[in-house]
Amino acid sequence: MEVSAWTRVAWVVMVVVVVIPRAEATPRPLNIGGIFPIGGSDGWQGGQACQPAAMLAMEDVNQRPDLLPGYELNLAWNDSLCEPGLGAAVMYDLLYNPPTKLMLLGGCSTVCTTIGEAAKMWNLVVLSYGSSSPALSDRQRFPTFFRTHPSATVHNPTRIRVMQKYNWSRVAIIQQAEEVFISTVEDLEVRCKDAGIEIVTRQSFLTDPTDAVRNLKRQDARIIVGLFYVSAARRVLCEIYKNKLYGKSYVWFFIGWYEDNWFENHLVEENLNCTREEMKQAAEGHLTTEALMWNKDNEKTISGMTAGDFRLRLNQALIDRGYENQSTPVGYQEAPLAYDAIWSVALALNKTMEVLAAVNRSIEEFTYTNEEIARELYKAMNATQFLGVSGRVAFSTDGDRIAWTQVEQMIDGRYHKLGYYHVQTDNLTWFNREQWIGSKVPQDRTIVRRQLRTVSLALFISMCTISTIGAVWALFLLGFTFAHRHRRLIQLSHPACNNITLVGIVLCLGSIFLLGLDGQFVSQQQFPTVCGLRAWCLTLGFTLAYGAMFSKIWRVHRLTTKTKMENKRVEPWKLYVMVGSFVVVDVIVLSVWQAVDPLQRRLEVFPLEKPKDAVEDIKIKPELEHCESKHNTIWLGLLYGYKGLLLIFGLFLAYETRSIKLKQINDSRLKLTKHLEWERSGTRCEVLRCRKIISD
Ligand code: ABU
Repeated sequence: MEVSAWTRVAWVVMVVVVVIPRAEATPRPLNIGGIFPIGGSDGWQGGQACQPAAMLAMEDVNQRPDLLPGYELNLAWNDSLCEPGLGAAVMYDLLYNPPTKLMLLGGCSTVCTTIGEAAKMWNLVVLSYGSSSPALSDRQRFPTFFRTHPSATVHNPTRIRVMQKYNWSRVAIIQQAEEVFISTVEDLEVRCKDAGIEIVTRQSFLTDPTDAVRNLKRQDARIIVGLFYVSAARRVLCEIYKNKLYGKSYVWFFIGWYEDNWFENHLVEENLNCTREEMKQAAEGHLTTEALMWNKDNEKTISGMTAGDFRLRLNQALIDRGYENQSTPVGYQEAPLAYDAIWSVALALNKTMEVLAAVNRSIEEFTYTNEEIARELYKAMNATQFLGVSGRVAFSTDGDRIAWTQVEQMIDGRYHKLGYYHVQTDNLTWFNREQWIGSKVPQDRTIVRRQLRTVSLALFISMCTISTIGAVWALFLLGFTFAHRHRRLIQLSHPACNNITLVGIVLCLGSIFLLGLDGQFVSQQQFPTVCGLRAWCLTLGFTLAYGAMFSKIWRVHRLTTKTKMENKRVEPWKLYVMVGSFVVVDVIVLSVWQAVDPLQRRLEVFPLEKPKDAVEDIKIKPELEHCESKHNTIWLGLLYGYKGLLLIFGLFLAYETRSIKLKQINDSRLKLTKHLEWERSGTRCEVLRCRKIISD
């Protein structure tokens, strides 16, 4: 009996001293689910580096005695290939297979859009380490979504700031047709508009960017923002090379989270028609913007590590997974976000446990229908703040991360930091390390130089000289006629009509001078006056010159066609009235024209031309000045119609009197020899009759 009593005591002691502490030391699992994009070829395969980083965080969190005491965080995960359908399948798999998951971790935007929208049905908080889509900031659509990855909209103020720095106010956009990029571009458009930056074109493509890139060239795009996943970026870059959209005249803004040598990887697997050298050439000089994902200060973070310590551990973890011979795997840049995401989950769970403990409840009571604990989890995540390896982790009301952005440029095939930008403080730290091909900041457009096409000076001078000679000759003839006005020969030529013709000719010759007066001699303001003068001068000049000749032909016709009985006498004043009435018609038409619809300066613009000797990136826009009214055709039709009729009638009279030779109107004759013949013979009856009439 005594032995058995001692035995019982020994058992009790053993249970109290050994078994009970052991049982307490075995932590109970807290399960979360993870979806990592690792395989696949489209989208973002950032799980390659983010999953090892998350596992490092799991180790660190579980080693912290003050975090989740009595519990161990478990991560059940699977690969989504960055495909939304597969991502949803992985999520259902995680949710419908025990144990119950308290939260979900998500990777790329396309997958997170699916799971983020569905997760609310299971009262699950989703935390993403690798989705940048601005669409995910919609709290109505994604009420339980958080992310350590900053929204892609953080790039936009940075892009605008850089554009403003270089005075680029005309940009183009090319994007892959994915919600992540569409929503980023929508935000960029609004910001560009606010900043007074014109978006010259927005091109979008699903898989093949050939046409989109060609269109950029057609639109003379120079500063181009490109938004796509990395494999699409390689296709675009190859098209950039083929279309020669690179070099000193172009600046491309790409997303900064691609791997460092993204432009020379997977060229063969992706069937790209460009060599590494060509891709490198096309990529040279492009800019990237990216949110800072690595804590840039070398301070100790929540895990006790600096970002540098984390890098060393991550590198080792990647080497252990066989990445040593390759360049950094996809998602290396985002790895701190995955590490900090696990810490955020742990801190939020820890806080929720404390809150629940205060009301004697446990986090283990969580089920997918338990809204109360879900609310506590949401609140705890919302309030989470700590210094992580990615920087200060805090979530905005939209569940977004607030971060600095950095700008880099590819110089000699490697990325160089140009500066940092913080949107809230509008703080741009710039290192002035940028390098431009040709040592000149590229222009945002082809400089178009307007060039007024003017009359060649030599032609103008020679035409004016000829006109002046003509005018001087006309004036000489006027003087001659006046000086010899008493001579019979002159009298018989009807000098008054000749003088009017000469005045008309002087006016017509003067209009040649006016027609040559263009933008090189007169200002835009004076040009309409010159237009008016041209019209008046030429119209009246023609009317006087032709009208006087017409009156003479009409007189000849009248003299030769009337019968004896009719009065053949044509009073000289009738000729003046005839010419005068032509002039009056002109004056009426010209005055109404000028008053109602005056001639104005109109510029005709010709297609752009390449200057022959230009070193600069310029094009010539030829312009030509015209005089035009609103209803130009009506006015010209009126004048041409009326003068045309006069010309036709004049032709008719001339034809009718073609063989008439009159002594009294001696210039009706064709040749002087003929005149002499008639003088000698004096036999023609018409001549005698006419002489009589004239002498009457
Ligand atoms: N930094 C990677 C973002 C990937 C994504 O938004 O899908």
